Amino acid sequence: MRFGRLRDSLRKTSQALAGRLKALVKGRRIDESLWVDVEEVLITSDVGVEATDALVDAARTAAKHGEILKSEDVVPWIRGRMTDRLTAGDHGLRWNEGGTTVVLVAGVNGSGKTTSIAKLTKWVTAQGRSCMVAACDTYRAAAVAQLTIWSERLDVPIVKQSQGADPAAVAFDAAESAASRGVDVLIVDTAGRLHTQRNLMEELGKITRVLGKKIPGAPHETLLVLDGTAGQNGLQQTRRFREHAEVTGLIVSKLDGTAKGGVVLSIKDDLDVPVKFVGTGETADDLAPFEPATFVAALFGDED
Ligand SMILES: Nc1nc2c(ncn2[C@@H]2O[C@H](COP(=O)(O)OP(=O)(O)O)[C@@H](O)[C@H]2O)c(=O)[nH]1
Ligand SMILES: [Mg+2]
Repeated sequence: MRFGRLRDSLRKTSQALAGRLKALVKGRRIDESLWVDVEEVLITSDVGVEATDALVDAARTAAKHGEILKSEDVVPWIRGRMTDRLTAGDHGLRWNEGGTTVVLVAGVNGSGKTTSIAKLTKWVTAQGRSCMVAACDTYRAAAVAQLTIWSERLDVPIVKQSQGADPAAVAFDAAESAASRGVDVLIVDTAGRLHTQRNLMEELGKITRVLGKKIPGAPHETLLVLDGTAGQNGLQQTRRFREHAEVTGLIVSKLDGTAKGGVVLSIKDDLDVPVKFVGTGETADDLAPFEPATFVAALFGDED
C-alpha cells in the first residue's frame, strides 16, 4: 500500500491526535498545564491510559533533563517515542515455508473478518503465492455467498458446504484440498462470536484442532479482527477473547472511519499481541501490513 493512502485513511485520527497536539504546543511554556493538555489529547484519541501515562511521564522527564527545550519539540519527541514503543514484537506473517500456511480468522460479528480475508487474499496472491479460502461461517447463507463473491472476484478457489454444515467439517475439507493441491496459503473464514458464547468458542477450538491434524503446525496464524472504531471497547473484547482462544496476531479494521486510531498504541501496551495488518477501507486493496514507523508517520500526517 502506498504511504499516501495509509496517511489519507488515518486522517481522522491524525487530525484528532497530531493536529491538536501541534496546535496546543505552539508558543507554550513547558509546565504542568501543558502536560495535562497533551494527556487529554492522547486519551481522546484512544491511545489508552497506560500508554498515555508512560508517554507523558517520559516527556516530562525528558524536559527536566533538557532533552525537550521548547514546547514545539514535544510533538516530534512523542512521535519518536510512539515508534519506539511499537517497534518491539514480530509484525510479519508467520509462514509455513514447507507446506500450506493456514491463517484462521476470527472475531465478533461485523468486525470485518470476511472483508479482511478478501484483502489478505489479494495481498498474498500479489506476492506470487497461491491462495484458497474456506467458508467456515456456515450459519448464514449470506456469509458463504459473500466469501464466494470475493473468491470469484479475486480468482481463488473456495471450499464451502451448504448452510448449516459443521464448520469443522468444512475446515477439514479445505485443509485436505489445500494440502493435496499444494496451495501456499489457506485462509479460513469463521462466524462472528463473542468470548461469552461457550459453544461457539469450543467450535473455534475444534476448527483449530482439525486444521492441525491435516497440516502440521496449522493454524500458523490465528488472527483476530478488531474493529478499530470500537476503540477501547474493542481492546477489552480482545482481552477476553484471548482468554478463550489462542490469538497470534490482530488485524485492526476500519481505521479509515475513526478518530480512534490511537488504539493501536494501547493494544501494544495492554495485550502484548502484535498487530499484523490494518484495514483502511472496504475494497480488497485497503490493507496495509503493519509497520510501526510507517504507521506512526501516517498517524502524524507526515508528507511522503
Ligand atoms: N470503512 C471500512 N469498512 C470496512 C472495513 N473492513 C470491513 N468493513 C465493512 O464492515 C462491514 C462488515 O464487514 P464483514 O467483513 O462482512 O464483517 P464480518 O462479519 O466480520 O465478516 C462491511 O460493510 C464491510 O465493508 C474497513 O477497513 N474500512
Ligand atoms: Mg463474515
